[in-house]
Amino acid sequence: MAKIKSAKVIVCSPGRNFVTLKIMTDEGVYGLGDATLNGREKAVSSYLEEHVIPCLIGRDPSQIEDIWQYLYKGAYWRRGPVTMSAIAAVDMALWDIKGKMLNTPVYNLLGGKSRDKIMVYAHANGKDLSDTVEEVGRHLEMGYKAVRAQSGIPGIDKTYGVPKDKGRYEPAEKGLPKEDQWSTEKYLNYLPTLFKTLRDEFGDEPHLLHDCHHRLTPIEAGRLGKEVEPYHLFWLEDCTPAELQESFKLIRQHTTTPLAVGEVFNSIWDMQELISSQLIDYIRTSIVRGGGISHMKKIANFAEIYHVRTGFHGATDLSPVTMASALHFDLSINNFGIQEHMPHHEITEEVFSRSYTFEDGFMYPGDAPGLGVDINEDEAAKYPYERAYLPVNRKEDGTMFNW
Ligand code: KDG
Ligand code: MG
Repeated sequence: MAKIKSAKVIVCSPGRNFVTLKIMTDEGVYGLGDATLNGREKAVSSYLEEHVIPCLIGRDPSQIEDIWQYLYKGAYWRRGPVTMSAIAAVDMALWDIKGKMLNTPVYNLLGGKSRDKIMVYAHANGKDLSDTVEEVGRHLEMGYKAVRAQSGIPGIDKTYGVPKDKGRYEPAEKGLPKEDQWSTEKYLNYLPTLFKTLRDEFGDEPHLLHDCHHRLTPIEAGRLGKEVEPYHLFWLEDCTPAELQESFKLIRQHTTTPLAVGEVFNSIWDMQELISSQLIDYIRTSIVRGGGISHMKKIANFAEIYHVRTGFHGATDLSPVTMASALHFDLSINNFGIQEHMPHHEITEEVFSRSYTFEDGFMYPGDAPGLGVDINEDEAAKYPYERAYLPVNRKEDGTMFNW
C-alpha cells in the first residue's frame, strides 16, 4: 500500500496568483491540486498548511472518498469557500495520483468518455457596442461556437467584464480593492440592444451567453430575460445573487431564457432547491470551488435527474490544474452542457505544463496519465505572491452593491 509521504503548498503569481497543492507518495508518484481562491489565496494556503497537510501524512492515497469525508466531516466546521477549496485541492491531487498509479487519464476513472470533444465558450469583452461586436466576431473566427458577450455600458465608467485597455480582462488588481460603478437602469436599457445587434450581425447560429454578475433583483432579472428572448441566449448567468434560492421562482415565472448559476457555490447544499425545483438550467460550480472531483460528481449526478446540465466556471483565476480536472470531468458525464474557457496568460503557461488542448471551439483533456498537468517549481519561484483583490462595486449614489 502506498502512503502519503509529504505535501506542500506552492503559492506563485505568474500573471496572477495561484495556490497549488502537491502531494507526494512514498512510491515517488505525486499529484497536483488547485486551491486558488481569488483575493483570499493566503487563507486557503494556511488552511492547508496548518490544518490539512499534517492529517494527510501516512494515509493511503487511494482512499479518495474516505479522505474527503475525513476532511469534511472531521473539521466539524462544514462548507464555505476556504474549507471547500482546500478539500478540492486534496481531492484533485489524489485523483491525479490514482490516474498516474494506474497509468490512465482521470476521465477513464470517472466512467470513461461520454463524448468526443468538449464545447467551450470564450469571453468577448468590448468597451462599447461596436467594440463588442468586433470582439465576438474575432472569437467566432478563432473557431469558438459559443461566445460570452460583455460590454461597457453607456454612462457607466468601469464595470465587470470590460478591460481598461484593449486586450485581456483580469478582474483582480494588485493592491487594495478598486471600485467599479453601477446603474441597473442604464444596464437594463442597453442590454437588449447589444444582443439584437449581435444577432443582426452574426445570425442565429452562434451560441451567445451573458453574465449579469449578481446585479439584478429577481423581477429585474425577469424583465431582462423576457426582453432578450428573441435573441435566444444560450444562458443568462448569475442574474440574481443566489443565496436566496427560492427567488429564482419569480424569475422563472417571467422568462424562458435559460439560467446559469453557481460559480460562487461550494457544496450541493447551496443549490439543492435551485436544482430540485428546476429553477436553473446550468450549474456553474467548478471543481476547485465545489470540493473537488468527488463532490462535483455527486452534484452532477443529482442535477442530471432534474434536467440540469453543467457549465463549469473556467476563468483565469482557476489554475490549469482545475481546468484539466474540469475537462476530464466534462468528458465523462452525460449531463455536460458547456465549459468556460478563458485562456491563461503566457507566463502562467511557463509555470504549468499541460496536456489539454483547444481546437476549433472544442477542448480535449489529452491522454496523459492522471490529470496531465505539471508545475515547474523553479519557474514558479520566480513569481512570488502579490496581494491582489477583486473590485468592489458601488451604485452611482455611493451605495455599496454586488460586484
Ligand atoms: O474571481 C472571480 C471571477 O472568476 C469571476 O468574476 C469570473 O464571473 C466570472 C465568470 O463567469 O467567468
Ligand atoms: Mg460569472
